[in-house]
Amino acid sequence: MAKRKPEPEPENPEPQKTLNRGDSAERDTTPENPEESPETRKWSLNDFEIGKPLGRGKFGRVYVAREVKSKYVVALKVLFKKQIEKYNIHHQLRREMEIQTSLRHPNILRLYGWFHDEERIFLILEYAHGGELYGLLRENTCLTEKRAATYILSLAQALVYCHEKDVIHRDIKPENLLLDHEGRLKIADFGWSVQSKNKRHTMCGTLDYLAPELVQNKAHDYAVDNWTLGVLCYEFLFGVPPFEAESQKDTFQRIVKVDLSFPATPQVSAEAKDLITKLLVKDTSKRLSLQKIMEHPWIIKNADPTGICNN
Ligand code: N15
Repeated sequence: MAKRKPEPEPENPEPQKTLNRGDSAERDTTPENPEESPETRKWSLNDFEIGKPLGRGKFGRVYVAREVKSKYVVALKVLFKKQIEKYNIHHQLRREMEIQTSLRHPNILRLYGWFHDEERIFLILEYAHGGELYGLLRENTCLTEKRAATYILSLAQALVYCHEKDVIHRDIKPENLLLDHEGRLKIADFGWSVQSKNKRHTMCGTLDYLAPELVQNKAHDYAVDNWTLGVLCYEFLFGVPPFEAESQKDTFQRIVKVDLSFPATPQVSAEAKDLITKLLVKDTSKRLSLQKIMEHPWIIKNADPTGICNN
């Protein structure tokens, strides 16, 4: 596209009557679109101006794009039907798209809708102007305790919402976290389909964020997400994940043993270490609940309840 609008205006929060349609099973029937009618024109590629690529992966690519009429900026993900057929993931994709379109939470990246042509499936996704959280966390840089606590609170709130809807095991590793134009954290479920072009993805299939019951292939439940919050909190504050090791095998062993230690530098408060210690617990029934995370003294003291923290 010729001129890319630098960011979606805050006053232009969402093109309600346009981007909620799409060739999706779910039609938006929320009161804000009373005039939405079944014969409304469906989306097609002609409705969008395509801009620069944002990421690429096994199944396709993601581009920044702009809906022509509303000028609304989105991320357009292109999946190739051949690939979807080859891996026989059509049903899984459909199911995930339906779940994703139904999720409405400020810290979960929206899937507005989708459409397709002969060869491709297009997903209309929320554009996160701030890009990847990993842009902030490059090589051993750490976040301030305020920012780390704000993100952990945002994630806990998003997970409460998901768990209430019976959606578990959202893949909340750091490469799935984006920032919007205000600095709010967004979980973007990249799943198996597209990865961004970030270098960290070369170490794909990392065990670092997985709970002991997951790496050991045992039965698991909502508590796996709480473990991951402990891993992320550690990485936000110390710059490296807690069980990092030379080989997969060593990481596996460190996770299973819960071989946890805190470096002397950077200096991190005792309350933060207390929260991490209470999340990285092998016994899932003793792991801190989401509610208790949100009430933890370190969160209360440091987190910005608006979810916006830029220092
Ligand atoms: C399985 C499917 C139904 C789930 C739907 N969800 C996804 O497909 C997840 N997904 C999100 N895949 C790719 C993206 C994605 C969305 C990737 C990048 C962005 C995105 N929105 N905004 C970006 C984005 N903004 C950037 C700004 C600067 C630099 C890079 C950026 N990437």
